[in-house]
Amino acid sequence: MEKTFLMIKPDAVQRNLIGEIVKRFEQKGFKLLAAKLMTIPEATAKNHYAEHKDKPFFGDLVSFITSGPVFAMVWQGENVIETSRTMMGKTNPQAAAVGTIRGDFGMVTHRNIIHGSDSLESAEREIQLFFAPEEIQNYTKDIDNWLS
Ligand code: RTP
Ligand code: MG
Repeated sequence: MEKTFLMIKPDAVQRNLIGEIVKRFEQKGFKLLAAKLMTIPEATAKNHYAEHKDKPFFGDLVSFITSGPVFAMVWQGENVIETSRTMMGKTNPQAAAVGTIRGDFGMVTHRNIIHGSDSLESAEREIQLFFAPEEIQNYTKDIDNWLS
């Protein structure tokens, strides 16, 4: 089953949005396989955003993403990579639809609340960059067995 890497960025951690954002992916039906609050080392941030290394905003992006704790996660589910990007909304929160995470909580592109992998290749690369294999859980859910 498909997996993706999602990361609640420092702005959203500071604004107490971790629970609200996790709730949306849980309620959609995706399964949480890994999560941790962490401050990203600068080298990891540069590696993570390597595709943007020649862009004018690269320095500010690395400074922002390393400026405080992020909440890094691995989620699993059918078509989770594309669907979670839809749930996040467009990169610029002012263009993101109301009802999406960025559309509901973001104001500006450089503080846009959440990151999500944009392809199968980036999901595999980013999961490996942020999590050791033993940090990723493999489990089934059977809710009826846990109600009483
Ligand atoms: P992300 O990688 O963080 O999930 O965001 P994304 O795919 O929607 O957007 P991407 O093009 O990959 O850009 C990565 C992050 O760089 C910042 N950015 N700033 N000042 C600018 O024009 C600009 N463009 C992008 C944003 O924080 C964006 O999320
Ligand atoms: Mg991106």
